Amino acid sequence: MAFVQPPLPFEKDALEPFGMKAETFEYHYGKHHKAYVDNLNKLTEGTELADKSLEEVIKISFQDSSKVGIFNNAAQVWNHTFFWNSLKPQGGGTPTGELAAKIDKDFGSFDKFKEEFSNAAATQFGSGWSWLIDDGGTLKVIKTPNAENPLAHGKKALLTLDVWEHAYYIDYKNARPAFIKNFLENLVNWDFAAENLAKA
Ligand code: MN3
Repeated sequence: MAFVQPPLPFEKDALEPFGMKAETFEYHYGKHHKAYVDNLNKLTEGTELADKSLEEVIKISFQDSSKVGIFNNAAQVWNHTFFWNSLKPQGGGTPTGELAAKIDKDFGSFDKFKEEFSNAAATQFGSGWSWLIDDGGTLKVIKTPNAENPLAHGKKALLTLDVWEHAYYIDYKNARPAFIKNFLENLVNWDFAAENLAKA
């Protein structure tokens, strides 16, 4: 059974009023994300990994240095799907309920969380990702290089921002900090983060 690219959770132009053009999704979803799915299918076709879940493929290939190409593509398939769900039209604002309480407890305040998240996203050298994770009951911000993700390390991701240059070049050219600021102010899907926190 081949791995499939899930549909975007919004129309390609739905984020235009909130700082991300339809053209970004034509490339980032339509070409980059699709290529990771196509490559993963080519690399796993006819192997025992073809019948595993995407999550299992990520965990197995991360532990096996002979499968680095499979890991990179599998993790990038998962990371991008997770990223699209971390965005929503008219997102941003502040979290509520248990998530808000845990952010206050573990970071000191929502502003401190935003500062840590922005800093991780801005200082990831080269390509990678910034994450809010639940690390055994404590919320943390981490950054990962290239395709690496919390799942590979057995951690639960709540939210992510893609900071590969292809993620922001169409909308922000080289200005990664402006892309990060816009994500936090206008795009973050706090409902998705709260759903992930509530999962076992
Ligand atoms: Mn990307």
